[in-house]
Amino acid sequence: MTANPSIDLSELHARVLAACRELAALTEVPGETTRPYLCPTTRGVHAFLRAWADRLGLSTRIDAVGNLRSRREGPTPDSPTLYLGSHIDTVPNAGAYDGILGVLLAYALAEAVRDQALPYALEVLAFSEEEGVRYGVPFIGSRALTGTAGPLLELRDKDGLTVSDAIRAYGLNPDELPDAEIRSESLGYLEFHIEQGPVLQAAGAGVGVVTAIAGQNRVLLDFTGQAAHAGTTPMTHRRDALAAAARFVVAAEERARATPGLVATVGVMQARPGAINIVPGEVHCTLDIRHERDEVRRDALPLLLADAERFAAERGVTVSITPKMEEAATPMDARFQGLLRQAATDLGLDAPDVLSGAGHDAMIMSTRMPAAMLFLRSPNALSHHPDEMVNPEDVEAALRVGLRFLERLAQE
Ligand code: HGY
Ligand code: MN
Ligand code: MN
Ligand code: MN
Repeated sequence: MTANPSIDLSELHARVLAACRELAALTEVPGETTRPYLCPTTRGVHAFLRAWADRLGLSTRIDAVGNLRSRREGPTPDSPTLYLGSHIDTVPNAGAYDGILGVLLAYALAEAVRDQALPYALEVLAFSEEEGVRYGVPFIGSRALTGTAGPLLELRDKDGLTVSDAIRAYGLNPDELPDAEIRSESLGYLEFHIEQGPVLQAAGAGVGVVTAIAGQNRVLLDFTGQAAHAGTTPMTHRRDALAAAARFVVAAEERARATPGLVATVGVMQARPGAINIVPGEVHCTLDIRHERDEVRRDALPLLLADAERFAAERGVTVSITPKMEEAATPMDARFQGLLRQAATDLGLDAPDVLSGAGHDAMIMSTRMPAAMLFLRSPNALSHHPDEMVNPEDVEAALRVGLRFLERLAQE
């Protein structure tokens, strides 16, 4: 099975890149790309992708959490399904490729094999929420497919709206969540994604095979001291929440630097009341830690949190700690990895192994089926940043490897 000869892969990959740029303009904040879960501009992304699916004759539906599902049936009603996809939500002030490139490459693959007989069904998944920005917990989209999104429906965003509220506001019905779960036989899940790091660029490779995805914890910390007059409150009488939090940030950086492979990030730091002449009485901050080995991460977390407690106690400040999520390190399916390597070799391409420091929907999908990821080089190693880049020739290479993967999978 090869790409439909009438399909010009060079034109197809150019169309993918143009679509990335076009969809990057669908944002809640003019001048940057910011598209949180089920925000109004999600509708434009759904419409764009649905139009592509319609042109390919795929059946489409938007499930209870807002995933757009575009499906080509298999030769028989009980044919297993191969899922391809990634996410359409973004972090604030994002680049143009994180998530959406993988969704568009999935549609491009579906187009490339449109007229070819496949021994399996194909379903493109445009996950509605992967980053976890709006509700603090990632993977709401893919969790709906594995039947584990139920407990997330009552999470509240900064405006107090629950996930169910967001679903209803979008015109969907959270009561239909059970219908989103995959219940038929699955062949597996393949996700294309930019690497978002320096490895492939350093290796001089355009694509890479993901061996595993690092485990992660996300924790909220709220330091509570005493707001007070900056001029009249002696240093000996202060309960400065920000001073305690600041010591925590430095200690987290120092501990991560001293632990090979550990990354620790305090990405949010909000001090209140937030005036130049008031000692900060409250600080809300977050901790994100990751490591490829769970035991290293699980050993480090209590030490980091003990640091926070100590720096708070030293200042008469209290700290409340709210674990938000933990995902274990996830190996990618060995067979699918092998098929990706063979596909790259067939095309004379080098596709080094690469560990993913970023979390991906493939972590969740792997709990129900073989899951694999093909990374595309991040030339400047930047992501979660508007300067996020991808090389056009790497997009074409990924398309060719994906096509060859489908061929090899069909021959098995
Ligand atoms: O944060 C991450 O790991 C990814 O961007 N979801
Ligand atoms: Mn991301
Ligand atoms: Mn992503
Ligand atoms: Mn991801």
